[in-house]
Amino acid sequence: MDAAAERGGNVACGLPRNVRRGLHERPGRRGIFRKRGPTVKIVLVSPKGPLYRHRGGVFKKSLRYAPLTLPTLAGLVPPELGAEIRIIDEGIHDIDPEAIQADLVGMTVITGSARRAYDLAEPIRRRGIPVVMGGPHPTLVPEDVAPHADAVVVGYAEQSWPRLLRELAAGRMQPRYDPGPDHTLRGLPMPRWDLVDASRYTTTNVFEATRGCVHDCDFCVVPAAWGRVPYKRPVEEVAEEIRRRGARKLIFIDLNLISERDHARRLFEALVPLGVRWFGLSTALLGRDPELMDVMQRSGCSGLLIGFESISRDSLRCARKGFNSPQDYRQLVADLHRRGIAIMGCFVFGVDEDGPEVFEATARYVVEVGIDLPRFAITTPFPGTRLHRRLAAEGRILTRDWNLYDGQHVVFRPARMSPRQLQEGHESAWRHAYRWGSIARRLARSEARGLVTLAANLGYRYYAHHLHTHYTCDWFIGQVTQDRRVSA
Ligand code: B12
Ligand code: SF4
Repeated sequence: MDAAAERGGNVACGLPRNVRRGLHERPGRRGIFRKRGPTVKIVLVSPKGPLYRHRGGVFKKSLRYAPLTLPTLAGLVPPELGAEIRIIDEGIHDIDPEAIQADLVGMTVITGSARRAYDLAEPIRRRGIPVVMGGPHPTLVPEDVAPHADAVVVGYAEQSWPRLLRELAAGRMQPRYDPGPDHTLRGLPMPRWDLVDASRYTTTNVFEATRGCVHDCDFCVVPAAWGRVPYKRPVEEVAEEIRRRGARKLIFIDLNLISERDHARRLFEALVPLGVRWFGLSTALLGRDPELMDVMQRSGCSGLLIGFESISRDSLRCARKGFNSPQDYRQLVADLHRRGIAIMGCFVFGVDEDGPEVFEATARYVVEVGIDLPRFAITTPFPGTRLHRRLAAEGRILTRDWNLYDGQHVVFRPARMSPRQLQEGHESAWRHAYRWGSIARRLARSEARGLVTLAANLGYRYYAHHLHTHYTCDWFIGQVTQDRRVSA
C-alpha cells in the first residue's frame, strides 16, 4: 500500500491511487482539485544548485537576490483553482521531501540542480504526489527529465502552466506541455512576491523586461532552449510594475537587455522619471552605442554584467561570439566608468583555442583594465547545446554527472590543455584577480567605485579563495581515464 492510499485520500496527501495511476490515460476523470474540497495545495520548489550546497561564508545572504521563477509561476496559477501556494527555495530553506504536504509539486530545474531535483522527486512521487518539472534543463533535454516527473513543461510556461493546472484539476494532466505559438509577455499577472521570505535575500526587487537573446553563442543555453526570438514586455507594463512595487533599487535579470535596441532605449527612457538605480546584463556591443549608454546612465543604471568571455579574437570566433571585439573592451570599460556604471565582467575558459597561457593573461588583463568585479567560469557543454553535441561526437564529454555542470568543473576534454590544467588555471585566475593588490588596482581605475562595489569585491575575494568549499564534490578530474568517457 502506498503512503497516499494509507492516508485515505486526505486533501493534503497527494493524489488518490486510482487518479495517480490514470493521470495520463484517463481524460475526463473527475478532477482532483474539485474532488478534494476548496483548497488546492501547490508547492513550488527550486532545488538547491551546486554552488549553494555549502552555506556559510559571505554567500549566506549578501550576494543573493530573490529568484523570479517561482513567484512568476505562482502568479500564473489560475485564480479559479483557489490554490494555496507555497514557495521553497532550497538555497534558503531546507526541504524534507517526506514531509511535503501538497496536491502538486512543481520544480524548476537547471542542469546543475537536475540530480537534486530527481532525488527530491522520488520520495514525493512515491507518496502519491505528482511532480511537474520545468525550466532550462527540462527544456533542453525533456527525455532526461521525463522518468523523474509526472509531467515535463518544455519552454516558457505562461500559457502551458495554467493549462496544465486546469487539466490536472479535470483529471487529465498530460506527460508533456509545450509552449503554444501564441506565447507573449504582454499582460502578465504580477509575480507573487508576497509568498517569498524577503528577509532572506538582499532584494526582491527583481524584474524582467525581455526574454531570450538574438545571438547564437556556441556554449549558450538560451538559443538552444528558447530559440533566438527576443520576447519583450511592453515598456509601460514594466514601468508600472516597478511603480506599483515602489522599487527604488532593482535588478533586471534579462540576459541581454539591449538585445533589441529600440525596446531597450524606450525602456531606459521610461525608467528616467522613476528615479531608480538598477543593475542588469548587457553584451559588449553596448560599447558601439554611446547614445544608448547615455540614456542608460540617465535611467539610473549603476552596474552591468557583461559577457566579455575572452580577450582573444580566435577564442571568441571559436565560441561563435565573434561580435565581441577585445580591442574595444578597454574603451567600453572606461566609457561606462565615466558614466558611473560599475562592471561585472564575465570570462570563460576552455574553448578550443584556449591554451595554458590564457589564465594569467586574462587575470592580468582584468586588473589592468579595471573591471570592478571579474568572474571566471569554465566552458560547460550543457546538454542540448550545439557545443555538447559537437564534443560528444568528438568523444570529449568526460562525464554526464549533471551535478558537475555548474560552470566551475571541467566536464569535457579541452583541446589545448589537460582537464587538470583547465581546472587549476581557472582557480588561479580567480585568486589572482582577487588578491588585495589586484582589488586595489582594479578599484583605483574605476570611477564607479563605491561601498557596494568594495563589499562585493570582498565577497568575491572570499569566494575566490574558498572555491573548493563551494564545489559539490571532489571531482578529481586528473584521474579521469579514457574508459570513463561518455560519448553520447
Ligand atoms: C537570474 C539567474 C540566475 C540567478 C538565480 C537566482 C536568482 N536569485 O534569481 C543566479 C545569478 C544566482 C544564477 C546562478 C546560476 N545560474 Co543562472 N540564470 C539566471 C537567469 C538569467 C534568469 C532566470 C530567471 O529568473 N528567469 C525568469 C523566469 C520567469 O524565467 P524561467 O526561470 O526561465 O522560468 C520560465 C520557464 O523556464 C518555465 N519554468 C521554469 N521553471 C519551471 C518549473 C515549472 C514547474 C514549470 C511549470 C515551468 C517552469 O516557466 C517560467 C515562465 O515561463 C537565467 C537565464 C534565463 N533567462 O533563463 C540563468 C540560467 C538559468 N542560469 C544558468 C546557470 C548555468 C547558472 C549557474 C550554474 C552559473 C554559475 N556558474 O554561476 C548558477 C547556478 C546557481 C545554482 N542555483 O546552482 C543557466 C542554466 C543552464 C542550465 N542548463 O543549467 C541559465 C539558463 C543561463 C545560461 N545562459 O546558461 N542564475
Ligand atoms: S549574447 Fe549572451 S545570452 Fe546571447 S547567446 Fe550569447 S552568451 Fe547567450
